[in-house]
Amino acid sequence: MPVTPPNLFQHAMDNSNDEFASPSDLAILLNAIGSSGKFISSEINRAALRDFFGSAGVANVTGDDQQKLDVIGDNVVAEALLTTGLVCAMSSEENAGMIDCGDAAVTGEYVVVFDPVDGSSNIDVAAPIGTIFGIYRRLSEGFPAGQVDVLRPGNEMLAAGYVLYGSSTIFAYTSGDGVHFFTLDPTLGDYLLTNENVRSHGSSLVYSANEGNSPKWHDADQSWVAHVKSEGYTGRYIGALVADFHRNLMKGGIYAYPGDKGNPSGKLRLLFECAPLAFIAEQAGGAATNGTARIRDLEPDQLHHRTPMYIGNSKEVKLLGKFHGS
Ligand code: AHM
Ligand code: MG
Repeated sequence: MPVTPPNLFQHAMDNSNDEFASPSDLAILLNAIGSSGKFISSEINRAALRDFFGSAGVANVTGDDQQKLDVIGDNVVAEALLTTGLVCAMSSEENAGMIDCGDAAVTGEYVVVFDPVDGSSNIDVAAPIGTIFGIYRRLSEGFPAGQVDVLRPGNEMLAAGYVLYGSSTIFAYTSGDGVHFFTLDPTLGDYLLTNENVRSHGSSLVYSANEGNSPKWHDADQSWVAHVKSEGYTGRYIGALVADFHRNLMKGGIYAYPGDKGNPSGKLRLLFECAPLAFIAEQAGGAATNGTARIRDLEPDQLHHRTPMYIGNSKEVKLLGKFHGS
């Protein structure tokens, strides 16, 4: 009889460490995010049937047109985390300010940042999207947690991960001891371990960037892309960070979203997108920079702080850095 692989909860129970208040907390938090991922996965699969395509009719705080599933996903992830009673502060890409954590704002031990539905322009065309999250231990004590608990560099994160809604649903996490992948078995309704201690694929001459923006890019990025093209690199761009990142992690390559002359800080959000994926990248042996500095060392100055990001195979990120003088 084949042995059933461990599920997400069991695996996380074995991957806690001293930085957590209780050994079961990591498993409880990941399980909550995993449960919301199952719900989002199911809603995405039936989105056309349930009239969940299209815009919710409002723009989020950074001006992006909110999709109906952005709003649904945001509520689902927040509610799942609230039910744990462990979370004192939450902030997401879809909310201008912090999310109300009720009584747990005083008693909860953890802070969670998340992008519930990343790459949401892909929803209407049934292309991959994802959820991204990062978990910190709280800093403040004895009163409701506040922005001081959230505005922190990624190097203070205890755990991070993503859920990829692709041809299968994958849950990836790190708690600082490697990167682990689980695949959702829809019949069992459980995430089962499929790859443990994932290593970033070696160099494979692939770049992922929205090259349509390249006329606005700074000289360093234009020179870099001209170089990789002259070296015969292949372009792959899905337009959903989780999917592009996951693809490059497994098959090799670099994802780039540079700043440009109109948007010097680029598009991606440090807290909700960049810092969590940078933690995963590094734990898999890869790297993530803004061109000159490590993404995980950047201090957010506001919840929706944006940064250029280059992430993936460490050799490729290093090569990119040379064009930025680092
Ligand atoms: P979103 O969180 O509003 O979906 O924006 C982030 C997404 C990333 O997933 C993706 O890599 C990028 O935006 C694509 O942007 P563009 O359409 O400018 O290429
Ligand atoms: Mg996003």
